[in-house]
This record gives sequence, structure tokens and C-alpha cells, in this order.
Amino acid sequence: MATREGYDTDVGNGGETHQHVPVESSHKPEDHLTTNQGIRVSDNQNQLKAGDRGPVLLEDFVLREKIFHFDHERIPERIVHARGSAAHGYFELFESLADITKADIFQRAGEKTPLFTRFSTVAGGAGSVDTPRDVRGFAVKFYTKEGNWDLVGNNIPVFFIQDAIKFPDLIHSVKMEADRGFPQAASAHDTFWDFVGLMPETTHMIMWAMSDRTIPRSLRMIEGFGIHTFRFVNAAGASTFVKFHWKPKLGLQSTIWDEAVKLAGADPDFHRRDLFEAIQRGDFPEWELGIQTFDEAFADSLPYDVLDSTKIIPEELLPVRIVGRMVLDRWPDNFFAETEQVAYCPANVPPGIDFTNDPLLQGRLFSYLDTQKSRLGTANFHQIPINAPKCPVMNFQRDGQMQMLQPKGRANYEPNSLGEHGEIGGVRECPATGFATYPATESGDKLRIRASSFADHYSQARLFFRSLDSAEQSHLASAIVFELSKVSIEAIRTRVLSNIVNVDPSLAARVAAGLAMDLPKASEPAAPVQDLDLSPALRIIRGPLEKETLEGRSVGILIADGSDVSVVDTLVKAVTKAGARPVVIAPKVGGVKMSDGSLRKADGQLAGTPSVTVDAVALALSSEGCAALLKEAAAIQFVMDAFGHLKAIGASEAAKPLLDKAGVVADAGVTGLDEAFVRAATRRYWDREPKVRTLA
Ligand code: HDD
Repeated sequence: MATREGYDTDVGNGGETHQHVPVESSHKPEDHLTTNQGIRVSDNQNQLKAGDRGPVLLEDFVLREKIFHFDHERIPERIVHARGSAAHGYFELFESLADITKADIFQRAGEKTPLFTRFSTVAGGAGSVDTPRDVRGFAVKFYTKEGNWDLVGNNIPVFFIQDAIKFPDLIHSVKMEADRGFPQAASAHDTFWDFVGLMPETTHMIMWAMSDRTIPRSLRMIEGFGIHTFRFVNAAGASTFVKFHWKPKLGLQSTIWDEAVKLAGADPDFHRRDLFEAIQRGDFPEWELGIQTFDEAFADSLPYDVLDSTKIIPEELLPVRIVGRMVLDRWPDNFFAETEQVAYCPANVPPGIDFTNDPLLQGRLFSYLDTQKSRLGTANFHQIPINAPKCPVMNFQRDGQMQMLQPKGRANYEPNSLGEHGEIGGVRECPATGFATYPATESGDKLRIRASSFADHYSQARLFFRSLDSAEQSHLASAIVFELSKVSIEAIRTRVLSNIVNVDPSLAARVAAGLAMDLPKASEPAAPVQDLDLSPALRIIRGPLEKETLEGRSVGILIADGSDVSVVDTLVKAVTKAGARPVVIAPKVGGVKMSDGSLRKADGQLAGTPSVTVDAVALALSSEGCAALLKEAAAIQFVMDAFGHLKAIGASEAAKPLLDKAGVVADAGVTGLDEAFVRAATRRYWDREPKVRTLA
């Protein structure tokens, strides 16, 4: 039976009583449900009808407002970097940089500046998965005392193209193909590689994109780069060129490609969850900010142009000076309000930081402001709390959609003299402390042209490839084989390969062999290819940022009926002490009966917590438990994948049959369940790889 209250009797669902209790008796205003106009809502369960079985009335403003708002909950997603995760935190300066920049954020050692950092993939839509092979966006908004500074970078220090006019073509080619709407979040398709083959300037970035850098284990384990050469300007007006670097405290770590693919199915939100959980448990992700600074003379001495975003300056040539750190210590309250609505813009720089003529940067200075108008719908997007500077904002810009401010007085123009007549006059420009562009001297003809100093597309690609560890080189070659195998037009593969011959003939030969095709002749390079000094700093494996550690990692402990209580307890303690998160996995999440008859609950169900979700696995099984798991495909796959993904596997004596069934062969990464396992779990076993898969 329906009544006006609805919720405390029959709500039309078989007549059961609804548990919802109205708050009428309490008079606290914050307890009352209201419309967006503040009108209290008497009934949130039923529409307004003409009779209990009658039509809905148009005058039901509660209904219309609620549905209207719901209908518009989604806003246009970012055309690139749509999928992202973000967190609040702070930047702490280690030493004053007053000698090279007057930027307020860099003046006082020890001072903290609040910030908001958003990580993203590039190609996929907002609902796509976290682990495709893709560049990761690394955008930081510093809320400095002199206005917002946005350092909008990536986890790779170079970019695909040299000139911003190519950006829409690049992105169109990598996004899902225009007629068919797939593939989502993947570069392994014709149009992308067609663009790559026709644009040799992409080659250096392609080397990075096909390396392990684009399949990170965690967003907490990626580097960040500002990419472009920027300028610092000091109080005396002197300019110093600067490149920005973020170095992760947990070190660099990537997944194996097969692991990344399986993670996409096992947990589409793997990176977002990882970041969220780390922050929730107080394990705050941290990066150091490094700078490479140099002058014109140094820039002129390089065999490439510092305005070219497809080039790095190797750290061996110009060391990175660590000047501060970023700590992310607070997850947003609301994903939409903050992570979705945050609007970064490389043009947001405070006095003391300035641009260079990098043609990619110059184009970006226009794009970001422009895109926010279509994404956020109004020129007043800067008033949204996540975008609003944490310093005074005062000017005569007025009105516009969703204007939140209510300025007083008549003066909405500058200059005005109303202040001299007892009225509100308002703010004035500040010649001494305001942002003043560095007065670089410019001259030249008006031309659509690329400087000849940008012509070398291969030397640094070669430098990168040859600097890598041999395991990484194999991954890179195999990634190109994988991607080109998804290209259906053979001529595209051939063209790409003919470019790669210029990078390194042996790499091209490996790729050709992996594709079972003939090695084409090298394409004609626009500039001679040079052998530059190698840069071991570019490696992940056996590189300066590879860490043998369990810190920030996780260890899966597989248990089943009869598992030994003390073994599991000891393992959990040891793993926790080493800084990792123990994840107890069992056939049923409710738990298993342990050796002493007690029930031990699991953190994850075996079928839903495959070994790809952890960094190492321990099989703490009894004979009885192992026998049962030998019949479970999920258990066999669990071990097989851990082995195939080169992870440490610790196993009890009784778990041996499971190891055998999963094809595990003894090596340094396969141990018992004692301390040797905790040590072994701090790394991956690259030597194992040739035994488990054929790499190019
Ligand atoms: Fe961009 C977003 C990074 C070149 C145009 N870009 C965007 C984001 C990152 C980057 C991290 C997401 C920010 C966020 O989390 O909201 N973009 C880069 C880097 C580039 C680069 C490191 C080269 C060095 N971008 C680039 C060019 C153009 C754009 C050359 C256009 C001329 N990028 C945009 C954009 C986006 C954007 C269309 C989409 C959403 C947004 O700006 O706010 O304006």
C-alpha cells in the first residue's frame, strides 16, 4: 500500500518495510536533505503524481532538478590524458635558489608549498585501464605565494614531435581509429605507426615508449620530467636555462609486458588503487625535484638544440642537482571536484620562471587555456577550488558563466580615479614585482620552418637504445615486434623499420627477425647520425634508480587449509618489517582453517587476486592445502605467472608439487619460506627471462 511517506511502508517492492528513517524529529539543519535552492525535501523516494497510480506532474521541481543535475554529471573528458589519478601534497625546498631565480617558491630552504599532482595515461578514455603501454602524464600544480605554477610534464624526458602544429595529428593517430572506434588505449595499430614512420622526429621518443618506462609497476615508481628547456630569472634579471626532473624515492620499477596485459584484466584500476592505498596507509609517495641548469654557451656547445623537445641533456654531461622534494599525503575528497576538474596549464608560471622558444612549448602555451573552456564550460574555471590560487586574485575581469565572485563598486576598468573620490578604486598593475617577460632579443624572417639544428632524429635514439641494459634492450625490441605485428599494412612496418636501421642496425635486425620479414635499407636521415657518449643513467635495470628493496612493494602469501600458523605469522612480520604490504590470499576470502584449527581470514580471494597484483609470492601451504590447489587452475596460474614475471617465489616443502605443476625451475629467485625469501623478494630475476619466453 502506498502512502505519502512511502519509505516507512510499502515502496512498491513486494511490500517490505523500508529501513530509511526520516530526520523530521531532529532539527539540526545539516541533517536535512534539500534541493540546490535550499528547499527541504519531504520525500526522496517518490515522484509527485496525480493520484497514486497517476502520471507524474511537471511541477515536481525536486524530481526535475535532481534528474537535470544527474544528466549533466559528466563533463567532456580531456582529449588527451583523460584517465588520471591525483593527490594533494607539498613541495619542500632543500636550499635557496635565490642566486638563479626570484621565484618565491625557491627562496627559503625548508619552506613548504602546497601542491596537487595528477598522473595520467595519454591515449585511453577516462574509463580505460591503468596499465596499457603508454606515456604517463606527470602534472604538478604548485600553489605558490605568488600564484600558481604548473609543471605539466611526463614520465619520459622527450616528446614525439618538435612542433606543436603536429600535436593533433599525433594524437589522432594514436587514439582509437576514426572509423572503427578501436583499439582503446593502445598504440599497437596502423594509424599510429603510419604517423611514426612518416615522422622520423618521433624515433627517439619511440625508443622510450617501447621501453619498460611505459609499463610502470606503480605511479609511485616513475620519474617525471618538465621536458622543455625553461628559464629561471633572478632578481637582477639574469636568465639561466633549466630542465626539471622528478626522482622517485622508491626507485624506478616496471612490469613485464605480459604482466601489464594481465593486470589490465585483473585490476583495471591497478595504479589508482595503488596510489590511493599507499596514501591511506600513510606510506606517502615521494619524489625529489632535480634541476639541470646551464647557460647559452653550454647550450651552444651541444651537438643538438636545447629548444628541441626530442632531445635530452644526459645527466653524465650535466648533473641533476637535487633542490627539494614532493610528498603526496592526501587523497582528494572528491574525485570529480578535484581530479577531474583540475586544469593545468604550462603557461601558469610565477615571476622568476619563464619560457624559451621551444616550438612545442610555445604551442602548449595556447592549448591548455583554450581546452579548459570546452571542458569546464566557462572562462571562470579558475574559481573552482582545486584551480584557485591560494594567494589573492584581483583584477577587473568580470562576469561570464558561473561567476562566483561578487565584486563591489563601479570600477571595473583600469586605470580609474574613483578611489580618489571616496569610491572603491580597485587594484593597480605592479611594475616592480609583477611578472615581466625575460627580454630575450629576437629577430628573423617570418617563416614556417624548422631550424636545421632540429634535423638529427636518430643520434639520441641510438644513445638511448645503446645505453640500456641488455634485458631492457630485449624488452624494447620485443615491444616493437609486438606493436608492429598488430599493424596490418606491411608497407608501414617496412617504413618504420627502415628508420630504425638508422638507430641501430642490430635492433632493426632483431625486430625484422621477430616479424619474420626482410630487413629494409636504412631511410635517408636528414642529418648524419652520430655516436654520442652513452648515458647509463637512462637505464632502469642496473641503473642508478633501480632499488633492491621491498619498500612500497607487496608480497602475496598464499594459504590454504592446514597452513602453518607460525610460518605465516613470521612471514607477515618479516615482510612488514621490510617495508612491504603482506597480502594474504586464500581460495575463499572468508578464510582457511590453519594448522592449529584457527580460522585465518584472507585479504584476497585466489581467483580475484592473481600474482600479477603483487611483487613476490610465498606459498605457505600444507600437503593437504597443496593437494587441493593442484586441481585449481587459478593456483597453478598464480605460480606460473609469478615465475614468468620473474618474481621471487618462496615455497614450503609441502608446496613443491604446485611448483612442479606450474613448471617452476629452481633458480636464485626460488627459495624456502625463511629469511632468504624476504631477501630474494627485493628484486626480479632477469636471468630467468630467456628461459620462459623468446624475446626479440
Ligand atoms: Fe599536453 C593535457 C603533458 C604536449 C595539449 N598534457 C596534458 C596533460 C599532461 C600533458 C600531463 C594532462 C594534465 C592533467 O593531468 O590534467 N603535453 C604534455 C607534455 C607535452 C605535451 C609533457 C610535451 C612536452 N599538449 C602538448 C601539445 C599540445 C598539448 C604540443 C597542444 C598544442 N595537453 C594538451 C591539451 C590538454 C593536455 C589538449 C588536454 C587536457 C588539458 O590539456 O587540460 O591542452
